[in-house]
Amino acid sequence: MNGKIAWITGATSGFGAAAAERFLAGGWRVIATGRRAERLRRLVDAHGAERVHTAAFDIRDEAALRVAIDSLPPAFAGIDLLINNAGLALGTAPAQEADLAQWKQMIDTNVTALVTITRLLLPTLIERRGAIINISSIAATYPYRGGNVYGATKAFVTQFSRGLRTDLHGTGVRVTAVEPGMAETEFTLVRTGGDRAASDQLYAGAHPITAADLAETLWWIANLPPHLNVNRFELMPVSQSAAGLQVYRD
Ligand code: NDP
Ligand code: 8X3
Repeated sequence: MNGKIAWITGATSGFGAAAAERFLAGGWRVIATGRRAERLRRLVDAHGAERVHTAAFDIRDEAALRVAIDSLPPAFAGIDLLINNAGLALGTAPAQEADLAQWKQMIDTNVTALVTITRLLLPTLIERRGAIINISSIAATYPYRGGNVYGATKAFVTQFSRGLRTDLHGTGVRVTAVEPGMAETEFTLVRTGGDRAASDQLYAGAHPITAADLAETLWWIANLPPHLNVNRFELMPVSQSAAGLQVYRD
């Protein structure tokens, strides 16, 4: 055990759950958060309360977040790494048909909650000369139909990461934006409101990124020598590439 502590948001599924397993396997202790308490409980059952501390709450609820921070057991109080992973896409409708409530939920989760937890944990991270890894997306760079607000939230995440890095100059705190492409997790189930067939169809034959692939990438970034900072890391499956511009003609 190396005694380091990672707070991983969205640790109940996909990238976050795989990252929790990877960092625990590597000897770190993990603070795992998400809304689904039962999944968090299973993590504690598997690894023990000395190695995993969990808190089940909605990351958009600032009061609940503050309670989670204030009630960290002393053994988990010194956070070395914050992985801002909790997030979601909702819907694929073009902007002119999109559901405004879904847009607001994406902004509240992917942007507002992310900056809130970051701001609240910055003093600890600075004290520990720690690191922040923000999970952005290729959607931050490459627009696609129906990606409107989701892509915009991820562009915010990437640019916020650059800004944090600038402000934290000289503190020793490392900041990285990770921008994955197509990855098979519960992401598409959530985006489609639980359409399993649509999710399976999207990933079929595409050999997408797996949650374990991404967890390994996070592990590599977090364990580089402390004088190195990965600023931005874009990762796609070989099967995915950018398409061109479109032209509409009368
Ligand atoms: P999953 O749906 O499998 O996991 C999303 C995680 O976010 C869950 O643990 C979920 O926990 C948590 N979460 C969502 N909303 C909230 C909330 N309001 N409060 C607390 N936790 C929340 O998807 P992924 O693992 O794929 O997604 C993880 C991150 O990766 C997201 O930020 C996503 O945008 C990004 N990403 C995903 C890609 C993909 O293709 N899969 C590619 C690029 C980026 P719970 O529901 O228990 O609250
Ligand atoms: C998830 C990847 O391409 O579905 O961020 O937006 S994509």
